[in-house]
Amino acid sequence: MYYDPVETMDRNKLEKLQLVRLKETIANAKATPFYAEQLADISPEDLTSIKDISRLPFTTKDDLRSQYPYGMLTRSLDDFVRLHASSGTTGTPTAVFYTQKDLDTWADLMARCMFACGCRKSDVLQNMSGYGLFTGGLGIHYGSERLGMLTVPAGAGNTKRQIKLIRDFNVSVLHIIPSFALYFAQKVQEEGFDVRDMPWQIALIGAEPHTEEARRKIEKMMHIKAYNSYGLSEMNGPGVAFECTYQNGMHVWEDSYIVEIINPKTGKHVEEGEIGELVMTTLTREGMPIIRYRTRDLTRFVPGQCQCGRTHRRIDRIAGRADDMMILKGVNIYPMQIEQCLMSMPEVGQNYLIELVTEGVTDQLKVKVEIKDEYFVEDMRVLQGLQKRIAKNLCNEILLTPRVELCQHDSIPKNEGKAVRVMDSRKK
Ligand code: ADP
Ligand code: K
Ligand code: ZN
Repeated sequence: MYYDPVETMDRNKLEKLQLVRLKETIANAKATPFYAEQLADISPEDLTSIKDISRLPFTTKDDLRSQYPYGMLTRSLDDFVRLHASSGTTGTPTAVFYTQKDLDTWADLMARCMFACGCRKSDVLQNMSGYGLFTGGLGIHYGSERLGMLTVPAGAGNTKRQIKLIRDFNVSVLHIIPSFALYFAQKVQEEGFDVRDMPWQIALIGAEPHTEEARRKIEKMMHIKAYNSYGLSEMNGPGVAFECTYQNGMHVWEDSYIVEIINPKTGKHVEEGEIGELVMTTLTREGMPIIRYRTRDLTRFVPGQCQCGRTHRRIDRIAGRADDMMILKGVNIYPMQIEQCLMSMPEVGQNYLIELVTEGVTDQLKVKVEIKDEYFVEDMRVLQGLQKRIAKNLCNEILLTPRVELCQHDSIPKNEGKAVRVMDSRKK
C-alpha cells in the first residue's frame, strides 16, 4: 500500500521526529558562513516544539543569490557529487549542491511520490522533461530507477521519436510538463494514432502552474490519469509534494520538510485553509540545508485527512507565484485565473498567451487564444461571437475586459521547457 511506513506515521510521532531533525538541521546549518551569522543567537536547545520554528529567520531567493556559489555549503566541496541550478524563470539562477547521501534521500522521496499515485516496478516510465541543470530530468530519473521502473530518458522535444519510444517499449508512465502534454496529445492524433491504443496509463505533470481545468483536459485528451507533482530546486527538485490516487491535494513529505504557509506581507502564519506563501525547511539534507525558504508559491493547506491513510498534510495546487501577479488598471490578476477560464471552454485549443502592452497612455491586457480547428470557421460573425464570449467569460473572472485574439491551432510559439504565459512589454 505504501512505499515507506513513515507515510502513515502518527502525527504526534511525526512532529517529534520533525523537532529532532530541525535541531539537527540548525546545528548542521551553522557550519555554513551564511547561517552562522543568521542563526548566531539561536541554539538548537532553545526549540521545545515544532511551533518554535517561527522564531527562526526566513531565507529568500536573494539570500541564495548573495551566497552564490558556495556560501550555503556545510562541508568541503570534496563531499559533493552533483549540482543543479534553477531554471531562472525569474531572475538570476541559483545553484543547489548534493552529497551522495542527499541524492539517495531525494531518490527515495521521489520513488515514494510515484508509488503513491500508482507507479510500480512493473511500469515503464518515459521521462519527457529536459535533462541538464533542470531537476525534472535527473530527479525524476533516479526516483524512477529507485522504484524499480524501467526508465526511458527521452528528454524534451522530438514528438515523433517520443511516440515511437512509447509504442515500442510499452511505456505506461509519462513524466511530462502540463503545457507540453496538451500539445503532445494533439500531435499524437495528428500522427494518426488513437490515444486509446497508446500503452500509457499515468502522467506525472508538474514543474509549472496549471489549473484543475487543464489537468482534466489532459486526462480527457490523452485518455490518461494525470497527477500533480510539485517541487523546486532549492528543496532538491521534484519529489517535495505529490498527489495520491485521490487527486485531492498534494501530500508534502513532512519527515523531510517542514511546511508553513504565511501571509507574504506580515510573515505570520495564515489561518488554517487560507491561501498564502509556502515556506519550507529541509530536514534531511546534509550538504545544503535551507531554513524557512520563501518559495513565493501561493497555496493553502487542504483541510482534513486524506482517504488514502497517509498522515502527511496536503497542499492545494499552486495558485501562482507571488511575483506572477499582474496589476492592470488597479486590478490584481493571476495568469491561472485566465487559464482556468479558457480551459473550461470547449472551443479553446491547447495554447494561449497573455500580453501586457501600452497603447497610447493606457495599459492593455491582450489574450491570444488558440482555437480548435473545428471551431476556426470561415464565417466572421461566428468567430466574432466566439471572441466576444471569451472576452465576457474572462471579464467575469478577472473583472476587466481583455482584448481577445483568436489564433489558429499550433500558431502560438511553444517553449521546450516551462511555458511562458505572460509577455509584459508595458512602458514602465
Ligand atoms: P525556477 O524558479 O527557475 O523555475 P525551478 O526549476 O526550481 O526553478 O522551479 C520551481 C518552481 O516551479 C516552483 O517554485 C513553482 O513555482 C513551479 N512549480 C513546480 N512544480 C509545480 C506544480 N506542480 N504546480 C505549480 N507550479 C510548480
Ligand atoms: K522493472
Ligand atoms: Zn492521499
